[in-house]
Amino acid sequence: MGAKKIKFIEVKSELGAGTRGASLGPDALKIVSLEYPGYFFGKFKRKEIRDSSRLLYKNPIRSYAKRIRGIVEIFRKLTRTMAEELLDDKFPVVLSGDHSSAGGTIAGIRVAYPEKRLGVIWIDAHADLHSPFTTPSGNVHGMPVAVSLGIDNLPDAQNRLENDHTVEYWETLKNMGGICPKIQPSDLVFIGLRDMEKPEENYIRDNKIKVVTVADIRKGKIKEICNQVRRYLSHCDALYISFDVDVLDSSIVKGTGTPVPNGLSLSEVKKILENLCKDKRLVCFEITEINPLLDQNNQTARLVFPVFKSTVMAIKKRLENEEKKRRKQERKALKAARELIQAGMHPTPDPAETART
Ligand SMILES: [Mn+2]
Repeated sequence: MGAKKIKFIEVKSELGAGTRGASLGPDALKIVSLEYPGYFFGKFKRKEIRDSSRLLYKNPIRSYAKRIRGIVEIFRKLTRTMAEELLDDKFPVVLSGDHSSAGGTIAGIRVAYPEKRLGVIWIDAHADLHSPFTTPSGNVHGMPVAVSLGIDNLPDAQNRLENDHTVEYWETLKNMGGICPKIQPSDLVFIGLRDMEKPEENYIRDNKIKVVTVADIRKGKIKEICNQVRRYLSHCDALYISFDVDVLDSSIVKGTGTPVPNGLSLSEVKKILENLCKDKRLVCFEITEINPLLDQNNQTARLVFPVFKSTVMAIKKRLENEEKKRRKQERKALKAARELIQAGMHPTPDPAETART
């Protein structure tokens, strides 16, 4: 067995977004990488999840979960791919167009590790806790956290759903991979959250979900805050970090679907990610919601790429160190066994040996 290897999973879908262009986000990042020496993207294997973008050219008939039928397809492909890659000892780094697909990513992790409790660190200006019953926009990229929690938030329902199969597709998303709910409210931490609607606010308050605000980050030391987040999730055996670039201040990220002022700086996000990525329980990292069509001269990808690269390199280094440690332990055990044999003592009976006699 070799070291666990990073593999890029590109999800070029924007079916869940309200503005067009986010499916070009992964490529925007890849093109920027060429401005640096070293051919960063050439170092890693990749796999692409094909978009159901033909649906973009049709009228989104379901107004409270637009293009949800196509999103079901993406969830299915992503759930399967994520589970296969994780079980093949890969570390998936997901580059996605819009954030809705994160629900499929989480489904895949849970399918790969059904016995594990998954902690989710959602680094985003938004809570993405809407359901078709509460959404003001009908865009599914505001729903992946609710999907993973398996909730409808019916006490705060505002929309009267028509008899158009929205509920059936929504239930399919929630039950993707045959596990629902996939996470508990106590397994979730929001970082940089600052723009939400009443139903989301109420849910966070009533379920005591942990929120680390921009002000919290500025009050203390980032290292301590990250350690606190990790401790808060100490009951989880696996972690997933999803980084929506709109957590950054709107003056930095013009090329994203829903920019929000008073956000984090690039160096703050870089420190947070590098710190959290040291956690051995981390099994997957995602970057999402870069939209070069809303941008000038690919500026957002250009600013975010160094942060993305340093995070991936931090993960790579951690995986390599773990492998070194494992090999060292293996060598040590082998040496000890040899010494015992030389001393005429068999450490453990060899089953093949026993079978022969
Ligand atoms: Mn988001």
